[in-house]
Amino acid sequence: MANTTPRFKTYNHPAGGWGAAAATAKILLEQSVVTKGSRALLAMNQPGGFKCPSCAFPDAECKKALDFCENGAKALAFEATRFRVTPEFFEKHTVSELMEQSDHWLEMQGRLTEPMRYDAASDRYVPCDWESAFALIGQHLRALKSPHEAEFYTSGRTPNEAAFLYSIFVREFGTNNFPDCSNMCHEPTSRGLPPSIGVGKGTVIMEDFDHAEAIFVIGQNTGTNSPRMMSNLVEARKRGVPIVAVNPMPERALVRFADPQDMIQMATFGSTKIASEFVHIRIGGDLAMLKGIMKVIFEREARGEKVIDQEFIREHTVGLDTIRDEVMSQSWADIVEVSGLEEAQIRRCAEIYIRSRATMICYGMGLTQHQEGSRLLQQVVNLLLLRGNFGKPGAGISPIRGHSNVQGDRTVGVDEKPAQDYLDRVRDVFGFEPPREHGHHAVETVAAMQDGTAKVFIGLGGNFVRAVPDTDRSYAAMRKLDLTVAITTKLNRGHLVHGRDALMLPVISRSEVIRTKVGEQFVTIEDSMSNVTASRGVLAPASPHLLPEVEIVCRIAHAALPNSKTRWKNYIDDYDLIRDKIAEVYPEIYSNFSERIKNPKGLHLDVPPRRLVWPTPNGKANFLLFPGLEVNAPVSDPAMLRLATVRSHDQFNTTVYSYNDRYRGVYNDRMVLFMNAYDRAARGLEDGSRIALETISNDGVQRRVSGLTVLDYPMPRGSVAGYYPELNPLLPLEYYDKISGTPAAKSIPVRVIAA
Ligand SMILES: Nc1nc2c(c(=O)[nH]1)N[C@H]1C(S)=C(S)[C@@H](COP(=O)(O)OP(=O)(O)OC[C@H]3O[C@@H](n4cnc5c(=O)[nH]c(N)nc54)[C@H](O)[C@@H]3O)O[C@H]1N2
Ligand SMILES: Nc1nc2c(c(=O)[nH]1)N[C@H]1C(S)=C(S)[C@@H](COP(=O)(O)OP(=O)(O)OC[C@H]3O[C@@H](n4cnc5c(=O)[nH]c(N)nc54)[C@H](O)[C@@H]3O)O[C@H]1N2
Ligand SMILES: [Mo]
Repeated sequence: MANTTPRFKTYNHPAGGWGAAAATAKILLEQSVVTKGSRALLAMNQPGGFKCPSCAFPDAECKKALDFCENGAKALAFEATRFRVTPEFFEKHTVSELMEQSDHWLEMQGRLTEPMRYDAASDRYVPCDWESAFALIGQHLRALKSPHEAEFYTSGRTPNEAAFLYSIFVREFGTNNFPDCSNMCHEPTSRGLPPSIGVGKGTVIMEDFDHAEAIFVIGQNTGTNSPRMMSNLVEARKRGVPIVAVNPMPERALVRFADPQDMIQMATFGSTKIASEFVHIRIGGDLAMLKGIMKVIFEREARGEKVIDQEFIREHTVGLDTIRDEVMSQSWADIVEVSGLEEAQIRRCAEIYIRSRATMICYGMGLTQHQEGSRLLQQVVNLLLLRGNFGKPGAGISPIRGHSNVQGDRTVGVDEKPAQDYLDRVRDVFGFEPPREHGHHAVETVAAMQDGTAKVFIGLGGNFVRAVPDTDRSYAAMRKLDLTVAITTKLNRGHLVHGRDALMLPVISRSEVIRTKVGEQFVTIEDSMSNVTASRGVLAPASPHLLPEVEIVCRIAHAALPNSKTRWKNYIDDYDLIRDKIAEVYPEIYSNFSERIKNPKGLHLDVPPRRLVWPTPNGKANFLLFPGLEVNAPVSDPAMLRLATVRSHDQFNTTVYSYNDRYRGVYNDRMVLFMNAYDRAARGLEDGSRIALETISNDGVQRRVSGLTVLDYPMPRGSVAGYYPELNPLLPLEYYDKISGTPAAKSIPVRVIAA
């Protein structure tokens, strides 16, 4: 817990700059990885080196000698830390004692060094050799009445090779239960975009930033969560490209940014103004804004101006008339009310969009984590289609993905609703009949644990219980299991909330060397723009007892499927053999993979809409109808506030690096609630009042988080924000987008209870 009272200081400096440089140095010092760390930093995102373990934004084609960012450096420093969690550590602490510690404390303990097994008699984790660990997993899996009683989670740091084998193993085992971090993240992209444009991925590549004439950044905190993209935004601004930032929080880096890699800016304390238009949207107001912009376009077209790309529409799309009628039926009064914006500002945004011959729309969790996240994204596509913003340089849709390989994991088979033709290829290549029915996504997994149908949970990375909604319920559900397995680098809450049997299996991390019987191996990663590149660690593993993720997957498979015809043991040593199988299962995109990956620039996976080819059932890009202006079910309670749970500058998802959030001016505390001063005063509260929040729901369950401090912050009226994962107890498990299964973590209806 933070020991000092919260402090709030407005951060008046540009984001990035010396603040970022100083923060980087401090972190490297604290984790005692200065020499080791800087050597690793030099290899990060360089040809022959490893891929940054932080976000999924592509690296800038080695343009810079040191292509890293503050938060990439942090992710690396915490991975390459000199601190260790050894068997002696677990001798000192029972699991119940560890449960009392904060997420930050757990993270600070360092890297796990040996496989450990939970011992109920002493309530401790005790050492366990690898052989017995795999035997225990095999025993549990083989004892299940049905393969569907097991849940196989993946977190997006897992490289392609391990994820591919995992998806084959689990299907051979007999289930499609693949809960994935992506289910809580960009699943609306994966499920919402295919009916529109035929692919569930972004359509832009790095060079498009050089050709864009307007860039929209909606619901994404670039300076914190994909800082490398700031270089692209800075360069675009220097070319005079308008940038429209749409966000309920005036995120510092979207306002002003000093590029720590720009020597002149650093030397002169200069900075670049980023957003030419900062759109202070109400939480959940984006649909209304998008429709407002489309309405301006339709109005002007009706007046005879040529603002719609009619040729593109005729040749490539279906459905314009329906959406035109619906958009025109929305009144400006309603659009203004729901978005919280002035009509004049929406008109300015429309003007920027209309003037631009190539527009890119980038977005993050601010769009995906709503009850209708998938359909909301389809409206983003509608807007882009109106002016033909696909298939030309500088234009397209750009989901800014989260985990460094979250997109890759999905591409190579981690999917609870696999396509039938993919399953046919798996059958043909591996010679077993894979299960055809859909499996569980993350939310369904918690439900299955809760009702007792799930018995075994295996987590390939991540921190499942801390990432999912409804914390109390999820903890209880996890504790009902027979076996939980964490394949992991560092201690987290997910290891402490465990089943009757529990294992912690420590792995070689991204930055470390993988050496097998046949020599050093590399893995591959797919970034947010569908570039697949090799990643080769340079540091010595944190302990001699660690295993690579690939080997762990193979040995689990071998233990669970002793009669399998798949050559699990062969894949352990030679990752080219795995890549050859990936090529066989995905001949269109991965043909000749082992050869092509030798190119230091890697390979770009084909994204058909870039070529104006639409792999939809009708072969066209579809304007899809989503009537109304609300992306979340309206709540009638007048005291209701919409709560967005967001990341601070000093965390990576559930791992908390510090209690500070520099750009938002918060120090020493994460239990804060960002609120507009008028909303605060209307509730009779002071700046700094202690309050509790309670979820408004009609399922009869009380969800409450207390001990929060109200901070006056420029939020739109009715919108509040606080930190994930501390506020996850407020997010009901059932509160998710039905198309994608993604919890609506950005729009929880809550009310304030005075402490
Ligand atoms: N350093 C660091 N990097 C990361 C991560 C990390 O935790 N730390 N996480 C990684 C992962 S897995 C992911 S998915 C990404 C997440 O990166 P982001 O998508 O940036 O995630 P968040 O911080 O959750 O919030 C996004 C933004 O949405 C805004 N927002 C909230 N509600 C709304 C709304 O209704 N409309 C609009 N327009 N905006 C809204 C918030 O104010 C916030 O600025 O980052 C990845 N990179
Ligand atoms: N309320 C709310 N909930 C959210 C979100 C939100 O915005 N609000 N965001 C959602 C999103 S976008 C996501 S992606 C999920 C994140 O969910 P997860 O991906 O499950 O969570 P992480 O915190 O990224 O997982 C961190 C852990 O991964 C392990 N790890 C790190 N590196 C490696 C590695 O190289 N290999 C292996 N095997 N393990 C490793 C470490 O043990 C570390 O503690 O959370 C979701 N939950
Ligand atoms: Mo994510």
